[in-house]
Amino acid sequence: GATQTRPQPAAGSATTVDALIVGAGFSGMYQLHCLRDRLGLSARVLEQGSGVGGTWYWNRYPGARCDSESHSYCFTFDKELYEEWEWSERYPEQPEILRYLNHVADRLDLRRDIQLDTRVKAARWDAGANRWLVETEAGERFAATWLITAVGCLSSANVPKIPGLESFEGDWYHTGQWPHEGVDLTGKRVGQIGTGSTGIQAVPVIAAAADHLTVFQRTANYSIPAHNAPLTREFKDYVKRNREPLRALMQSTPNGHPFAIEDRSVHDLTPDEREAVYEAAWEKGGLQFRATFRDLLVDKAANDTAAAFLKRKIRQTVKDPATAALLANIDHPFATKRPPIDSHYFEAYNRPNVSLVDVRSDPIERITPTGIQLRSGAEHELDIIVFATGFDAMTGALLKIDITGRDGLTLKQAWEAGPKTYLGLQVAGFPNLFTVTGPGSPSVLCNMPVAIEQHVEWITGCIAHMREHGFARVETTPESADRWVAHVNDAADATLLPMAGHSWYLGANIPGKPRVFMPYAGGMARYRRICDDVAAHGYEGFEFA
Ligand code: FAD
Ligand code: N01
Repeated sequence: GATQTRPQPAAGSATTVDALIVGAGFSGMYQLHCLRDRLGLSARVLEQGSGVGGTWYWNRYPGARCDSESHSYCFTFDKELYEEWEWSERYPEQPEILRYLNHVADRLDLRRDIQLDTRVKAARWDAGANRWLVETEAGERFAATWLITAVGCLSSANVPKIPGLESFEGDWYHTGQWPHEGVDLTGKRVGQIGTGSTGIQAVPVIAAAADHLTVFQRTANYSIPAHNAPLTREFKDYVKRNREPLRALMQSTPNGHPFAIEDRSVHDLTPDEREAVYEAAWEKGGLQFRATFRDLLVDKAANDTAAAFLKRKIRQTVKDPATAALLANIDHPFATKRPPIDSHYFEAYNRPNVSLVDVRSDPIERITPTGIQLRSGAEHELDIIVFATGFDAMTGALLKIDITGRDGLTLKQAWEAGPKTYLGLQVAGFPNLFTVTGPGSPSVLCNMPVAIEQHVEWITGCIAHMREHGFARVETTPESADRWVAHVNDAADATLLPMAGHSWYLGANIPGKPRVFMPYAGGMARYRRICDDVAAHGYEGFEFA
């Protein structure tokens, strides 16, 4: 069959370790620390990049920074690690986050077990020997009892297949593969496709450097000002003194952020009172805007009030009425796509060197040697095209690895109709394979370091359990996965999230990708309780041998 003809890693000269981890971002590095330093396993991380950091190694586009607040966008499991690092800003830039992750690698002495420049190409379960056989792009082979993917939800860049790209005589870049030496935009006519979180961060910074910036917008987006600022000495000290309560707070909320969602309904307040709440949240800036009311993501009428407020802000900010109308013509409820936060995004459209092109009404037809041509025939001449077009999210990086489980079943086959996991952590038919932040986990709907610490600790606990009981193998069952997928769907359907029909949460940004709501929308705190219960009941839904 088809599975016989694919490259099959052979056992011959394999390097053998207890656990092999793929990816050296937050997830892979913490997983290495837990397995090696807490359980005493031999473990190796394979990372395709030439450095650690994952997302923050790759995403070096102008304006790249986090939108989780810095004191929450880091590991909290270790007191010293938390207290010794000082963030400079509320939302630090990519270089600072990358420095932090390099510091983590040094501090936990991780580098000696991380092999860089090593892309995992294929992995096959060898049932006879109860191990995974893994092959890298360069042909190196590894054998491991446990295989843990920490490949990232947003690590597989999506460059849309627009005809003519190969003929373009200028330069083009995807934001997630930005050149390390930077790109000189001086005097250049830049075209940017995409107005998601990435595009919205990039616009003001590119606009300030380029001769002209043309933004090609297909779907207008909400955005909340970040009001980024240096952290005061007082706040830094507060953070240092409060790791434990902050950690407890983050672990108690549905989204893993260090602030609670207000326990009030939009409908409890008069329109004037509501306006005052939104105005204050706007002034404060950041993702807390979403936490102003408990019903914004579950009640369309409630959501409409926030949406109306945010659209009005756009019209007030952007001076040209036609441009303002296009930017405010948003077709989905607020926060049903990940809500960007920005530093002067809408203001950038008031610059004389920035123009907006609506490619919803007049789509991109092709890329020519000199620019972008629309269906109407209109052509925009460009020296540089920036693809801020996102990622093949949640499943992209996993499916790029040729993974073959028990009885020749490939992951591609298992997920033909969309990803199926139990808890986002295991796939039926794939023994001893764990997927950190896998589809079906809360991950991307959460402040991710909080989700990542939980996943990694749970996997570590499961492996410890196996060793205590002398189990060689753990595998979830198809029934458990079916039940979990149904629960993931129910959790999404209990919210407005599926209303953004074109979101990457649904796989809708990638042509041909099955439309399945991938992340678990039931909340991180609830997910943690479910996982803890599963473990407490002898890992219900998993079978050991
Ligand atoms: P990643 O950081 O993506 O690391 C995965 C690694 O696996 C990559 O280095 C990749 O090269 C490697 N890899 C993949 N496939 C292979 C293979 N086959 N072989 C070898 N190596 C492989 N989240 C938040 O919570 N807050 C934020 O503010 C935030 N900001 C973000 C900003 C941007 C621009 C992006 C793109 C994402 C942001 N995220 C944010 C999400 C972010 O991805 C996570 O917070 C976090 O960094 C994920 O860590 P990870 O280790 O799970 O995955
Ligand atoms: O990607 P996206 P992203 N023609 O998929 C457009 C995290 N993140 O990189 O909506 C024209 O959100 C597409 O249009 P449409 C965060 O989780 C976090 O911005 O498909 N346009 C959309 O406008 C985020 O959600 C941070 O109609 C095309 C854009 O490209 C995730 O990463 C910062 C097109 C893609 O938006 C991904 O964000 C950055 C085409 N053919 C990222 N194809 C922070 O936390 C795509 N588009 C700060």
